[in-house]
Amino acid sequence: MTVPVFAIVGHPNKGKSSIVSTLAEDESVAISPMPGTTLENRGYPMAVDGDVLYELIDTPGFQRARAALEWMRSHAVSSVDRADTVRRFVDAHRNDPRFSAECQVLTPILDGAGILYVVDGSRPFGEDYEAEMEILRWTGQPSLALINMIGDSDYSEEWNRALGQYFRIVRVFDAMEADFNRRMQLLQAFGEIREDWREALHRALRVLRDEHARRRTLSARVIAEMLVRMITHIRRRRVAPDAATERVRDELLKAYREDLANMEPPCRTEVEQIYNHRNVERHEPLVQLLDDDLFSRQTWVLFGLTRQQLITTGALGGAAAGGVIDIAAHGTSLLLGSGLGALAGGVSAWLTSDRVANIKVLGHPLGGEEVSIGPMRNINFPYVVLGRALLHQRMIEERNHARRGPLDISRQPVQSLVDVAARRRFEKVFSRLRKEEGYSADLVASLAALIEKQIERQTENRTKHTAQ
Ligand SMILES: Nc1nc2c(ncn2[C@@H]2O[C@H](COP(=O)(O)OP(=O)(O)OP(=O)(O)O)[C@@H](O)[C@H]2O)c(=O)[nH]1
Ligand SMILES: [Mg+2]
Repeated sequence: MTVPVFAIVGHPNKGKSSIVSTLAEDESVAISPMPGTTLENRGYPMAVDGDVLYELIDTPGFQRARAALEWMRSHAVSSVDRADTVRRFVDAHRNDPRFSAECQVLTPILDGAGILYVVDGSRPFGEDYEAEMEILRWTGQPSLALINMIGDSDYSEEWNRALGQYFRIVRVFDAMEADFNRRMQLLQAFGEIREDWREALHRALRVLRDEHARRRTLSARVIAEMLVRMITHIRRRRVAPDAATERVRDELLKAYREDLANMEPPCRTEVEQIYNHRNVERHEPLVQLLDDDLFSRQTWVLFGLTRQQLITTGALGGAAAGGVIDIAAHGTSLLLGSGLGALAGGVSAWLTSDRVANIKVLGHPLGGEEVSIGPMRNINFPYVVLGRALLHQRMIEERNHARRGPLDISRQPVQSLVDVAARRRFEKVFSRLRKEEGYSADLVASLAALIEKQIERQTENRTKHTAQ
């Protein structure tokens, strides 16, 4: 089966490379606000596991379309040989620097590539474009026009009418914002421009949808493993008989918090890689929320569950019946091993993290003591970690490969990311992880399955939200 090949063509600086980047899921495509960024053709295959589904050829923008068309008109013999006239133009100007962009643009099309003609719908239509469209029509190749909206003004009506005279299919496509479904719709349209590509593009849709599902499964797995590692993490240190246990404990607590905070970034990177995002900047002020120390109060409040929500998970069951004990009021004495007995049943503080982990000071068989911190007993902690991971996963899944800025979550609405019905199921897993009994592969798998459902639910909610 032949792989469909599309040349992305148009005026300079209209988002051609952005569209290539999006549709090929390739962030290495050069995109910039300077016109003339792409000077030479370059092919970008969209492949899944080495299986090339289609190929996109990024091209420079037309530079002298009117002059080129003039040449073609004056050299055309009859309307039957138009493609041939275009070919003769390219042959005659291959080494002519004045028409180097035109030759680049037209070569893959003459070799059989389909045409994706890109315009900026936020700028008015102008006659300059007519020459480009006319030349493309002369090539006789199957084509489709895309209206990309770069700015805020909307001239898409005008463009629709103009493009409709030259292209059978005209679509509005936002190169930067297009999500997975929009891309799939566009690929479907690609299949309509040439009969013998239809099957290949339907297959591409199937493969990409499967891949989309597979990425969610993989991401859920990565998040589950991170959660398990974080909840069950224990730090131990032996203390010499004459050492100041308090100081050791403070140091250990600091190390323990750092251990936990350090477990998030590798998981984020892994999720990004699952989605072919390799250079996402997560350290800008805009992403403060995600970068915030895990233990900041703000993060805790935004991502964790409220006391009422925690009660409904069942984790606070018995305690809730007799009035929830607000551990925060008990102060630092609870940091001591002896105080932790009172926390049986998981009734630990939900606001401050210093009082959340299981801290033990035990006599050591070789003399002295052993201080250990972990597993994480705070019942809100896993929801904070999960909430943050789910938000990041969603943003990465939606992040288009044409987007180059830092991961900006400042505009993201923060909502409870784990639904009520799921909380009890999560709680069952979390409460088992909190016990120092180790855990089974099955437990990790069931946590991953719960997370995957939440990922799906996030999309459903968003789809509903945008449809309203
Ligand atoms: N806001 C917004 N900006 C876009 C969109 N598409 C492209 N841009 C921006 O427009 C500029 C040009 O995009 P490119 O993809 O490099 O355009 P091009 O047509 O390949 O440009 P040349 O290679 O110079 O011909 C870049 O700064 C992009 O970030 C869009 O849909 N929305
Ligand atoms: Mg370009």
